[in-house]
Amino acid sequence: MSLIVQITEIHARQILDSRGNPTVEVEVTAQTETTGRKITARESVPSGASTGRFEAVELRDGDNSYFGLGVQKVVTHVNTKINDALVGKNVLKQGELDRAMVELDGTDNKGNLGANAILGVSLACAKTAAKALDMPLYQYLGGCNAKRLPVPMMNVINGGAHARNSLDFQEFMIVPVGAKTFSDGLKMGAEVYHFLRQILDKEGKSTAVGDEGGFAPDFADTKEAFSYLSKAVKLAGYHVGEDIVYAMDAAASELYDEERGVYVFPGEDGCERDTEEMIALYEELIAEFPIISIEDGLSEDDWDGWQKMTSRLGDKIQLVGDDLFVTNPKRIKCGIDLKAGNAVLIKLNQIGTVTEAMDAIEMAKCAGMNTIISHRSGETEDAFLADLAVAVNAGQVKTGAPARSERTAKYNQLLRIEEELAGQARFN
Ligand code: 2PG
Ligand code: MG
Repeated sequence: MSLIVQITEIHARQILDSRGNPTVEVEVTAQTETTGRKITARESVPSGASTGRFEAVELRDGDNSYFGLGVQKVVTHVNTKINDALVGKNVLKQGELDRAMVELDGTDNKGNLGANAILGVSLACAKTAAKALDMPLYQYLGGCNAKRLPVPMMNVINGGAHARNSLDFQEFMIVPVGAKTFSDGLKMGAEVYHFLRQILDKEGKSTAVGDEGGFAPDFADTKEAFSYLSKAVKLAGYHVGEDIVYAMDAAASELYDEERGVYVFPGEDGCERDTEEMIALYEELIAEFPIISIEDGLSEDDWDGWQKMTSRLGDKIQLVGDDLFVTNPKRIKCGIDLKAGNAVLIKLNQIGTVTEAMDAIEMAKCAGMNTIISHRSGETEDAFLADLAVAVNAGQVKTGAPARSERTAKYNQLLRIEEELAGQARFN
């Protein structure tokens, strides 16, 4: 007979995220049928700034409070409609709960209840279920073979929509591929981060940080930003290209002028590049720097361009679809069929349920695509994604600079998981 842990109450409230904007937090309470023990767990929902056009709908109040960004409607949806639909159900049946919410919403993009309402409940249900079984979340989600600690992609220079500087591309990340363990990799990244601050400081550049904790000074262009990474890596005593390599998120949808079909670089005096020139720029960059991964190198609708880019660069580096795939199995399937991109960024709130995100991961893996579990630029202190990364043996995680609590919450949770897995843990 299978175990029954009945949901007795679902309660949401409005809290603040790392940018000081409202987001939703959900508490799920459930009761074990056999012992009567009550369990409660809570989770909150992150929020993006450079959001993809095809993401599930993040519902906002649009009234006078918080510049229209309040989520009181979402809170009400959770506390009434979703609560009514899920109370009495078994919290251990994640697939059933997620399906019930998708059906209750009734749209393709979760626009009725809000993906932020549905995700908050979905996450909190999974956490409550794990707690009811006295299991670590990564083990509940992934089973007894969940053991691979992800290589961290640490975003130490911020640009684009995440900073007010002259950098048009959004993220410049260091990836400690030479590390033997996750904790070793995190240490390497944190050391480089501190040396980067020292160098910037000495050269009179700003050490103020962007939304994801990376430094955000003005640089002449992309190459100059990467050259600073190399200076910092060397000063930290590591070998560029061996111990530490680089990754980038161009977030090119943000630069794309749809009418004219060109990418506009305001930080380079309005310089414009077409798809061919974008690919040529990436070829130049990967020839000069040890870049192993480029995310959203082209716009979210430029499937032809993505095909071209993948045939030119796909056997050399990882080409990650974020806005392109939006963690949506339908769009990932297109990418697989068209050979557009070779890796999928996984963001829970782009799709809105734990089940669908795990389906997306499975689909990507089956097609031989890499998976990277990712945060959003607006985050909270919750660390669900760290557990998810280990649960699905994703291999890579992207969760900002090794600084600021909403980013380090995820890294610190991975340290705990690594310690708990001990000899079972795998890395790299
Ligand atoms: C991205 C993310 C996270 P945002 O583009 O990959 O780094 O940013 O959450 O603003 O979409
Ligand atoms: Mg991105």
